[in-house]
Amino acid sequence: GEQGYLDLCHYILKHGTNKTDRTNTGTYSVFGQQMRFDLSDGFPLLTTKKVPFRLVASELLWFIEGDTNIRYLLQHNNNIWNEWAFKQWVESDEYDGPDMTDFGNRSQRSPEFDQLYREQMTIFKENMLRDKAFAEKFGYLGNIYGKQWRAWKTSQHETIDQLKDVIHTIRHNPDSRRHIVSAWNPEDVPTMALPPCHTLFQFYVADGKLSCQMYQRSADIFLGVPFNIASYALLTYLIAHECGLKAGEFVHTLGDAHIYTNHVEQVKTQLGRDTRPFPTLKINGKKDSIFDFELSDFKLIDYNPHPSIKAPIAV
Ligand code: THF
Repeated sequence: GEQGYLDLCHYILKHGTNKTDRTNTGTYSVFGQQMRFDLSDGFPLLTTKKVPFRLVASELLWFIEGDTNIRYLLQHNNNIWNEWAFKQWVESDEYDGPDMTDFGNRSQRSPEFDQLYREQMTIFKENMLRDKAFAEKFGYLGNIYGKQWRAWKTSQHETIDQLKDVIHTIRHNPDSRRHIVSAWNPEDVPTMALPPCHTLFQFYVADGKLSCQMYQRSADIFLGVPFNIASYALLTYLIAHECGLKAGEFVHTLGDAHIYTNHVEQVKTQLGRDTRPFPTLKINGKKDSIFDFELSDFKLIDYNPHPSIKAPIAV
């Protein structure tokens, strides 16, 4: 349960190596960890801080749609991928506003720059929503999750719908040991705005229950991981629902598991809080295909978390 997450936070603060990283933020990092969540024991949305389920669910629906453009997220008032599209825009030849180099770090150090950055981000979002051609060019993040899950390109100029295929094999050959979906496509990695953090997942059927294990190469413990846990739990519930199975376990395996140095105070605040029971997820029983769901088909019951804790995202 949630204690596994909190124990991992403790462990990283105590034993993590202070490592530099791509974003120049600095992290405390360990390699190779695992958490397990029993999905029959409620829906694993952390309670020691509020995790916005609406954003988790709309991001997952975006992946399931096969979409790789942030316009969909903006239309659903979800801003969690903005920085990566914004980065492509301000680094392009067409951008002629104030210099936004290293905006992630600079906006934390200088309130004046932060003001400028927010203005440019607002303009960017408005353009993205208003101008479809602009969005197609600068909202596209490369062949990230949605593309690889739903339309992996083959050498024969065809596509593979990994998600559809895995659901088919779960139904027809539940004991298979090949229920795998991979987002890590080495040919496409260099042109992705961000190479997939959750690289591969596998399903497992036993005793009428569907379990899922996901391998995450890089895990932002404070901001990303609470989302990732909830996202894969939701995916497992949805596929179980479609296949007439109960949800079993979510096993979360982590490669580089890190706490950014500018999240340490927030993590300590969170560790000082007591855990509460997980909420329950209700899925609209009138729908069965994973490809038909919308946000309003999911209801969280009895989610009573501690307040949210703000932290800057590393870009
Ligand atoms: N980049 C980094 N540095 N960490 C990540 O976890 C991450 N992701 C996705 C892509 N790049 C990443 C994006 N996922 C938030 C949560 C998940 C994200 C990005 C941002 C976030 O800021 N959450 C806030 C609420 C934000 C809001 O209300 O708009 C929070 O408090 O939880 C790994 O998949």
